[in-house]
Amino acid sequence: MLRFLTAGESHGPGLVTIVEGLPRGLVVTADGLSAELARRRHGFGRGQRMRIEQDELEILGGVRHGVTLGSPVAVLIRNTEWPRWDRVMSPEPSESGGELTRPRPGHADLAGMVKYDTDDARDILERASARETAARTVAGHLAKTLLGVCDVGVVSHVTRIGPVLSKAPAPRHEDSALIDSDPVRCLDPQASHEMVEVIELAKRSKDTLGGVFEVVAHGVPVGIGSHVHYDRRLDTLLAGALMSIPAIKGVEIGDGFESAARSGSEAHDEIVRVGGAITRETNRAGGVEGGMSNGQPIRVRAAMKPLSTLMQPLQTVDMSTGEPDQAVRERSDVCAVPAASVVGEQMMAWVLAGEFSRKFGGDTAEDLLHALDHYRARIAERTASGGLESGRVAPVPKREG
Ligand code: EPS
Repeated sequence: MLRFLTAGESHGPGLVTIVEGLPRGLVVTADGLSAELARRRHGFGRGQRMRIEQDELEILGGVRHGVTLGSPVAVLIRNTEWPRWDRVMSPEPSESGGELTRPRPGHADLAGMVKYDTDDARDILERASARETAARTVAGHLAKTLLGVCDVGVVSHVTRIGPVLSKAPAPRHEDSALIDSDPVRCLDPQASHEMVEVIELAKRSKDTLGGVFEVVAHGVPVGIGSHVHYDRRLDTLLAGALMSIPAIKGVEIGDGFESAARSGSEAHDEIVRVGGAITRETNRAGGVEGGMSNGQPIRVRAAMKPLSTLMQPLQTVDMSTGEPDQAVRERSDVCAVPAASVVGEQMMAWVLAGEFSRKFGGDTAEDLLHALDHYRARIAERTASGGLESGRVAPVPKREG
């Protein structure tokens, strides 16, 4: 079983990730991890810090000569701005200085201040900050490495920023580099252009914007997840993992909310035989039926609310005086949907890698692959000559409108 834990405050000395349960034999390097972290920093609409911060990382355990040992993997990401924060965030007993007493609507500030009995929102916001997703990216990269040897690829793209919608279909794994090269990680050039414009406009009006991203996994065989218990359903796990990303307020699998408006005859993916293979011509279900993968690409979308740190602050109450005031103004981003889409990949990869480990097990990557190959051969037989699993990477089906 895979598990991970992260620790560290946004402006503390660093973030730590510990991942346990990876098999021996995965190729992991600091350069590979750094490249994944760089993908998350990128994106039009991110603030000044992303231009300063370099995500300096060090592998502290679990990897020897570039290969996982089967022991817990520990990674430290240093905060390169630490010299500027060491007084405010010092772990040593000292004066805090400058308390933040005016909680921001939409952030964890108020609930956290009441819950932890403090007038200083910094004690809360430092950990509620999306900076924590840098540490998750480490876990996600390790999960992707495991999935990579299983020929499973995870890709994401931005489908909406504020009012602007992308018309691009679900991406193929090969589209990854092209998506990463777009300033807002959008595959529709016209929409991308308009997204940049609305972000610029929001910045000028000291406002923020949210949006929607989609994550797609290719190559997942039939039968990952389970129909037998509520907490083992793949949709349960995916929805929970995506919802755990800060500022995510909604998740849908496949056509999700749109399918609620359709009749049954238009909502499902008919099972057809094409050239001896059992397959589907549509993927409205998003690759999940009855809590299990069905061999089609897994498609999940998440809606992100606009960031709650506004340069033109909303009304609040000063918790030290009880008087109405304006919310704290912290340096922040205008739009973080492109970054969140990369984190969405990490969370999807994490869930899938966890289910692969549970189902195929093994102390080494080789053991896991043996069990997976055996399973793939068995299900290929069941789905007839050249059936669903004839290729290791499922074909991309046509998308509706
Ligand atoms: C964040 C505010 C900004 C973002 C930060 C999340 O940080 P700062 O206040 O230091 O400028 O840059 O995101 C990250 C540091 C990151 O790595 O994603 C917030 O308030 O959540």
